[in-house]
Amino acid sequence: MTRALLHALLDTTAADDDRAVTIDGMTLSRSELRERSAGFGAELLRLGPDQVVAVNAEPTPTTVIAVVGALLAGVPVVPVPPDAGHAEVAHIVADSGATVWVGPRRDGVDLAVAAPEDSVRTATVAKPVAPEQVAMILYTSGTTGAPKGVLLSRRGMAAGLDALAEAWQWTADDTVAHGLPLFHTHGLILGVLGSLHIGSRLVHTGKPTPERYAEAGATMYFGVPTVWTRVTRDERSAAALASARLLVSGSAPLPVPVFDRLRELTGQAPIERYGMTETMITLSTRADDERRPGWVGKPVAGAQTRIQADDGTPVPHDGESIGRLQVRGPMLFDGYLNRPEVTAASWTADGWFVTGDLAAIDADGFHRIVGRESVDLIKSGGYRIGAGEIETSLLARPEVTEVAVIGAPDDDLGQRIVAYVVTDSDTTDLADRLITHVAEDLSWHKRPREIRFVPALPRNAMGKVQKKALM
Ligand code: MLC
Ligand code: AMP
Repeated sequence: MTRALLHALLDTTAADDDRAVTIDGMTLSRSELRERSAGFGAELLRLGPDQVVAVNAEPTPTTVIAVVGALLAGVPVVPVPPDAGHAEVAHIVADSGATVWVGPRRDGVDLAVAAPEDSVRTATVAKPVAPEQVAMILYTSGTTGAPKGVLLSRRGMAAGLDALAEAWQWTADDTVAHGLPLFHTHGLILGVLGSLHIGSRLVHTGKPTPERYAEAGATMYFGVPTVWTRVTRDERSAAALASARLLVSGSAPLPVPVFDRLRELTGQAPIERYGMTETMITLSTRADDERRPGWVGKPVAGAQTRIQADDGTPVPHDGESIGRLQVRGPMLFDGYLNRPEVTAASWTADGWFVTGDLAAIDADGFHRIVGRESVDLIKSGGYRIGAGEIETSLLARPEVTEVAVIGAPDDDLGQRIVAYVVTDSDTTDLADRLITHVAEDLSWHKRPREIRFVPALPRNAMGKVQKKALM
């Protein structure tokens, strides 16, 4: 049975932990975090009904208190990337209907500002919250258009976390360390809320560098493949992780050579798991089962998967045949905010969510993620980035006549954003100016790493750009 979200944090009968969360060089006890969050939640409720709180999600105690406080009060919370540029912040704030802002004032954000760090400590938030209510809106890229708000309920998040606790034997005796951003599923829901749900300690390392992971002294480490690649290039730090219980990789494919090298340097085969903002984590290797390089394991408790051919027929589970991956389970989202048609198109008529990923399944139920159906969804450093968003941003520049954005293979980032640009302008310094434009308009991590000027884009007879010819 699913436990109520954050049940370990809210359990006042359990012994306190004076080091429940360490973040930004500060440590909060479980009781302090609970009472400060409750105080902030009560303050949000005093603002009146229908509040939505946007949190500039720096990795700080303020962010943790703000998110937890909003969850306790039943006020939907929208984590905002602190590096988001003007266009992206404006979109997130307007689309989510945010009414309150937590964080430093930003140009273009004209909302009442709340300061969770000043809230009075309170024993509880005196308001029951229905588990199926919208708890969090996470913005994520699609292949086209601006990022979409993914609606998550407390019940869905709790179901996803309970399933991981079971697969990973994750308990209150663990200490989780990671240095991932707090505006996505991996860092925020798994890393922070997961620890508060299960009762494990959390150490947020700031940046996810090998040295900081080595110093964290944790039992479980979470990282995107770029983090693990960097760990394997720092043998001394890698050796310090040998005593950990689990090294967990997700959010993008972990290259087999990195898996092998990590095992060599730490004596531990990493746990690989697969998820999406929309689905939480649906597939994982188990702590007590085989860990196979290049494979992401089996469905977690409550999740189901199937793979289909283009015509909708089932694909055999022979480990080789590739099909479109579809999933279902209690951890899935409740739709995209303000986008009923996109929401409807994401599910099959018989109730399965279409992931957009291609996968193979073997006779034992092990899954291998082969890639994505669309070349327009890029994964760079574990960030999901729509080629269309970057193309739209670049086309707003007068120097850009035509553009095509792709993810090129990259040893460190998995994929590197490359923009092919057709221009009539002088190209002196133009590449740098275009990169800066995207960083300031969208966000730092969405900036192209490289601009390639070309006389024309490859097109088919219909005039459609042939991105595969650029890869
Ligand atoms: C960073 N820099 C900036 C900046 N941000 N400079 C100016 N403005 C900004 N806003 C500088 C840094 O100081 C640094 O400089 C340099 O840029 C590189 O910074 P970095 O942080 O190391 O960046 P990079 O190498 O590009 O990032 C690698 C990374 C990052 C792994 C740290 O990509 C990352 O955090 N990825 C995690 C993404 C994630 O959490 N995805 C989960 C999605 S949820 P210097 O001088 O110090 O080098 C999901 C579901 C699931 O997918 O399954 O989990
Ligand atoms: P996001 O919404 O940022 O969570 O991105 C979800 C996407 O990340 C999935 O659709 C996959 O393409 C990719 N992904 C996540 N985990 C893995 C993994 N372990 N292996 C391969 N791809 C992954």
